[in-house]
Order: sequence, then C-alpha cells, then structure tokens
Amino acid sequence: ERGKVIALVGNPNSGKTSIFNDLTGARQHVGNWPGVTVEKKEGKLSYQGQTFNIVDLPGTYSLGAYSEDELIARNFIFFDQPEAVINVVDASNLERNLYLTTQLLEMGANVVVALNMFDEARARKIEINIPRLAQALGVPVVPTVATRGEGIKELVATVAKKIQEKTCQPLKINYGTEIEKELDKLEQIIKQDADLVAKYPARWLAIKLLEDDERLQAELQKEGAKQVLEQVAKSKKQLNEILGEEAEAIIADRRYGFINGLVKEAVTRRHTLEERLTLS
Ligand code: GDP
Ligand code: K
Ligand code: MG
Repeated sequence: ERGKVIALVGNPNSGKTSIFNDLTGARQHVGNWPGVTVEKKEGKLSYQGQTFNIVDLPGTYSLGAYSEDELIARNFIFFDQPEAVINVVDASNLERNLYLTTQLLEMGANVVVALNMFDEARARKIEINIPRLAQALGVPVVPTVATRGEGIKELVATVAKKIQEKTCQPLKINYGTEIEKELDKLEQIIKQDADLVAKYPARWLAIKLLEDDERLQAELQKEGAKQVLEQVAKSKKQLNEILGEEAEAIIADRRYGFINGLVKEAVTRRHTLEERLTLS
C-alpha cells in the first residue's frame, strides 16, 4: 500500500534537504528519477500512527518547461498527485521565492509554506506578518529554522491537518482585463476536451499556453487538440496587437506585480543596528 505522499518543493538553497532530513531522520533512500541522472531522495515520516512518504523534488525557481528539474517537479505534482506539497521558502529572500509559490498555488497543489531561514530574516530585521501572508496566499505558513529543527513539529502537524481537510482552491491572480478575456475563451475550449480536463486544471493550462510552454504545446499537437492550439494562436496575436508585447512577458509582469503587492502588505524591514549607526 502506498503511504500518503508529501513533496518538498523550493528554490535551490532554500533548505529543502535540511527539512527533508529533519522530517525523515535516517529513514532515507536515494535513487534517480526515471530516465535522467537527477537524484531522487525519498524518506519516511511517522506521525500519529500514520506513515508519510516524503519526496525531495529538485530545487527550482519556476515550474515551466525550461529545465529537466522544473519538469520533474511539475510532472510529479500533476501525475503522482502528492497529498500535500511543502513549499520551502527562504524567508530572507521572500520576494524571489514567492514566484515558485504562486506557480504551485495556480496549479492547485495542496500547499503548506515552510517559511525557512527564519533566523536569517530575523537577523536582517525583516519582519514578516505571517497571518497576513497566509491569508493573502490562502494557505498555512509555518516559520522554520531547519538547521536547528525549529518549527518542524508545527510544520508536520499543519501538513497532516491540511491533508485531512483537503481544502485547496487554486490561487487566482488577476492578469488584467485583456488577458483575462483571452484566458476565458481558452478555458471554454479546453473544457470541451475531456482528456485535457482530466490531466490539467483548465485555467492553469490556458495560462501556460499563453506563456508559450513548449512541452504543453507539443503535447497538445501530438494529441490533436487543434481547436485549443488555434485559439492560443489567435489570443496571442490579439494580445500582442492590443498590448504591444508578448503575452508571456505581460503574464510574468503581472505575476511579479501580484507578488510585489503581497510583499508590501506582509513584510516590513527595520534598519539593522549597523545601518542605523552609519545613517546617523
Ligand atoms: P537545498 O538546496 O534547498 O536542499 O538547501 P540545503 O538544505 O542544502 O540548505 C542550504 C544551506 O542553508 C545549508 O548550508 C544549510 O545548512 C543552510 N540552512 C538550511 N536551513 C537553514 C535555516 O533555517 N537557517 C539557516 N541559517 N541556515 C539554513
Ligand atoms: K544545496
Ligand atoms: Mg537539496
């Protein structure tokens, strides 16, 4: 019987492996992802009579189709369907790390954020309003210091609870009137294709196609999803004419705008003592 699977996802050096070690101790197995030489680490976690399989996914900044690592992470989330995803975030580098977080949330993954390197953030006087961040993202956020095992118990309890509740709504970033209009059109056509709907959330797929995701385009071509691809081409042309830029660039811009607003709302930074001394 397959135990419940929890995947660890995060930017390189966010502390994924440290959290993995905290969760699994010595109960680890190192192998390879099928067909590639990328290392795959798995381990077991026992909690209140349950056994969870923890999978450490390759470190990645995004979930596009630009590298083997990104594809492994994204395919694992869609096709292996882990019960939960722990998104390890470097609290001292929040804005950059949240790019991946928003992608996971748009995919509809069942996410809990481990706000790791919390000691680093504290040392640099970065103050994060955790309830506000959690509310804006729509998922639980647990501060951790993986190297000292701090916050790990809370993290496990939160993930176990999240798995039980199974309440995940994909995050909906507003991409602006023009793009939303094209996303709606695309979604309608995607929803007529039962095979596609069974595999991917329609809105996510629509966004990725406007972003020129090559793997998905190739996949749709192979499966003969002609109507969807035709609408993608039309929408891209339309957006380019109205907005004077590639849809891909505008979508990235809006996503960064969303993250920027989020950080402004949830993070304040006081000057460190050294900075105050040099300022005075
Ligand atoms: P990964 O690349 O995401 O797997 O990150 P690692 O677990 O290898 O951690 C990267 C570096 O950050 C290592 O030197 C860790 O010892 C360190 N590290 C991990 N978590 C923390 C933390 O919470 N606080 C601090 N200060 N360092 C950490
Ligand atoms: K590393
Ligand atoms: Mg690692």
